Amino acid sequence: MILYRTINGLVLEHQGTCYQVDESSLDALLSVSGLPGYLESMATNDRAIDPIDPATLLAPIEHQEVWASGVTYYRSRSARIEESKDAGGGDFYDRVYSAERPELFFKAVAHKVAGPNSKVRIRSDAHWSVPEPELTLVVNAAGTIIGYTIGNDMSSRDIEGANPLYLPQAKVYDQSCALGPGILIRNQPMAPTTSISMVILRDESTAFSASITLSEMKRDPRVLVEYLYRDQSFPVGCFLLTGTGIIPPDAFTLQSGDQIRISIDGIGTLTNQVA
Ligand code: DO4
Ligand code: MG
Repeated sequence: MILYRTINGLVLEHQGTCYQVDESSLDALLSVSGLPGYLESMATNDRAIDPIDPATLLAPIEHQEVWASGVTYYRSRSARIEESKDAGGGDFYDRVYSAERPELFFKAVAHKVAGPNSKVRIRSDAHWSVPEPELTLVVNAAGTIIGYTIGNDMSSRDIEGANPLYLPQAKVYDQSCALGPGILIRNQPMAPTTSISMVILRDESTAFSASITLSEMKRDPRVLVEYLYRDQSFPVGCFLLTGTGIIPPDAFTLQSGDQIRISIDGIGTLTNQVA
């Protein structure tokens, strides 16, 4: 079951058919106990509607905060050690990769998030920018993972590499995050064989492509959530990006007009263009 937020309200896709959801607020829906059962009860003939027009899709977020975890894959650790070695920051990344406590950072609220088929941005003062394709947890107020979506943690590598303390500037700015296309409603963990892939198109040619499976992720998503919810409340739930295992080679930087396509098995494809 995938839940979409559209300009025509919330829509459920279940077994190949789309249904209008009675509840119009995602904030309220994420608080429903027994959400899968409630959504299944929406799958009735009188609520069946035409397939979703992709142009009507919105980012699946209302008043949730978006957080992110970092250095959860070996590839991210190695790339960050390399980019920050002149700043003496390399050791931090190795330490956080091995530490019990994960790296968690604030990423966005809704107005900084790009929805499906809309534009993400690179910072005007950055010279080295990359997308980070990340499995994203949808967590309710009680701290239970109720679903999964696709996230793009846009990052300014030169700013973060100059000094790890610049991380919030490298990571948080308008349209620095994309979410979508919908939320896979699922209360079991995603299978370790789940593939995350990313293709970046420039002038209709592939400028970069790669894929990885969740088996490469070092952290258990439930432990990431447990740390995030320690001494912190999220009254309407939150999104938590789980880190990237795909980083383009050092010579690559995003350009205006690039198209970023991120796919995760069972969820779909999130497509954005760079503004
Ligand atoms: O440590 C900096 C950020 C790491 C990150 O965003 C990632 O690994 O995905
Ligand atoms: Mg990231």
